[in-house]
Amino acid sequence: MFNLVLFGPPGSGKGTQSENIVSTYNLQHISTGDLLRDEVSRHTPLGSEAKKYMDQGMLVPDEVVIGMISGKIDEHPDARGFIFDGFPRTRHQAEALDKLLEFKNTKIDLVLSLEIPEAELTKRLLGRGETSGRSDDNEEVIKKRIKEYHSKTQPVAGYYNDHGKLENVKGDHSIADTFKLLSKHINKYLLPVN
Ligand code: B4P
Repeated sequence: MFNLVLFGPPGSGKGTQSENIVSTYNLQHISTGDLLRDEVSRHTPLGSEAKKYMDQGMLVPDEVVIGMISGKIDEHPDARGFIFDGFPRTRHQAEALDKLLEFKNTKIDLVLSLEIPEAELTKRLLGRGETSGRSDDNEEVIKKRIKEYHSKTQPVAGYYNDHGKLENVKGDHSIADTFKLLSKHINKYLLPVN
């Protein structure tokens, strides 16, 4: 089994690149953002709780997100591997994921971190906001998300670097060129199936 974390600031292209990675390497995609948005749209108690944070550009509490992940992994016992998109986003989530995977006799193999200048992130998120219906469609919420990223999520890169698993990838190229850069790293572990 091969497990990959795709890491990066809001709007860096994690969701976009995950789609390419999933279809090329046949990995199971776990996006905490998608899972949370699904809970919100179904008006579940978890969704109502998460919405309060997401609408303000804040991270959803760790316990809520970690609880969702364990069940998702168990749904795919025969997976070739998983791509974790937008998770972990705090050091506590990273440690919880390591414990969870150890319990399931597996581990994170590689962490790819997308690096993008802040002005480009804002431009992309404003562009996405025009059509997505997502709450991070204005500069105030986007600024808050980037601030949360620097204070709570960036330290996760240090955690994986200390474990020798982190590779930085420039993400301000075209979607196709960024995917080529990511693939170079993944190909060291796994052959493409498509
Ligand atoms: P996420 O759903 O994870 O999404 P994101 O960080 O906003 O964006 P992503 O990096 O996936 O960018 P995308 O591909 O869309 O998070 C949403 C919210 O959920 C968070 O704010 C938080 O509240 C909550 N949440 C999620 N996980 C959590 C966790 N673990 N703990 C706590 N809270 C959590 O790309 C952005 C735009 O750029 C798109 O329009 C795309 O088309 C465009 N784009 C992408 N690549 C491009 C390129 N190379 N060139 C030009 N445009 C590009």
